[in-house]
Amino acid sequence: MSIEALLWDVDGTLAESERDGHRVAFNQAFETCGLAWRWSVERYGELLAVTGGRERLLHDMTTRRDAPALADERAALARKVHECKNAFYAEIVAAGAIALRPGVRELMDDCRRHGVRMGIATTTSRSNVAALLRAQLGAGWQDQFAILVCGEDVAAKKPNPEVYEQALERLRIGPLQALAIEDSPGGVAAARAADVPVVVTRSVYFPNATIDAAIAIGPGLGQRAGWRPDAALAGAADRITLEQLAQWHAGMETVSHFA
Ligand code: XBP
Ligand code: MG
Repeated sequence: MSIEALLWDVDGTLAESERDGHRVAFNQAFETCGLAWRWSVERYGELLAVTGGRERLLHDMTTRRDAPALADERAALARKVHECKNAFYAEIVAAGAIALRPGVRELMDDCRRHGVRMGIATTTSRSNVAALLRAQLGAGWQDQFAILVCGEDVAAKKPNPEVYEQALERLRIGPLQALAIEDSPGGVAAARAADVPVVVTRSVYFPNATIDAAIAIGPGLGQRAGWRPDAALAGAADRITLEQLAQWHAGMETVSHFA
């Protein structure tokens, strides 16, 4: 069975948007909202275990004595800070500060050339996806994607499989006709729970995370070295091509477990 559609995760996969994007924007939002809270690079890495920016903030509040005591007040504050964070994030990415990761643009070009549809499968807010992709792909960015499933579209965020289930439904394909590209254990879990095969491009925050059941895993789409299984397709460029993904996809009955 061949690849009918490539499903892209956003944060960490398309771009390293967490450390220098969302985290920085959260800190700017804390300051704007008169909060003394700041998230270091390391603390933010721990907090990534909670998907969803608002949910992440609510979780962090449970560790702070100076967070509002009442649940309603916490929820209202989280909404306000999150909205403010997204506005700062939009400014950061509009300025071009967060680039697409190496090999992403080329793989998107491969898909277009070979008529493989692309979808976005993220539980990030739609406005953040739009801000990033408009800045990186231009005004017509939406035309490149057959479907877009974002945080607002699902009741439960990754690692819940809903985002992938919706993507398959809207593309009218089965899970084995799709291939997900992910960077985090939560994202991989979401795809696998929907039976979608996954290729993992490791990101700054998950360099060594244990990943279960990816069909391939490597340091980034912009290089052939360091991938398991080997990205050894003869004649391939020094990056992960659609042809390479198709080869892994075709051999995926040998799904591996990577520690
Ligand atoms: C990543 C996330 C998001 C971002 C922040 O999702 O968990 O919460 O950190 O974005 P993915 P929001 O890897 O699926 O793209 O503030 O919009 O939630
Ligand atoms: Mg991700």
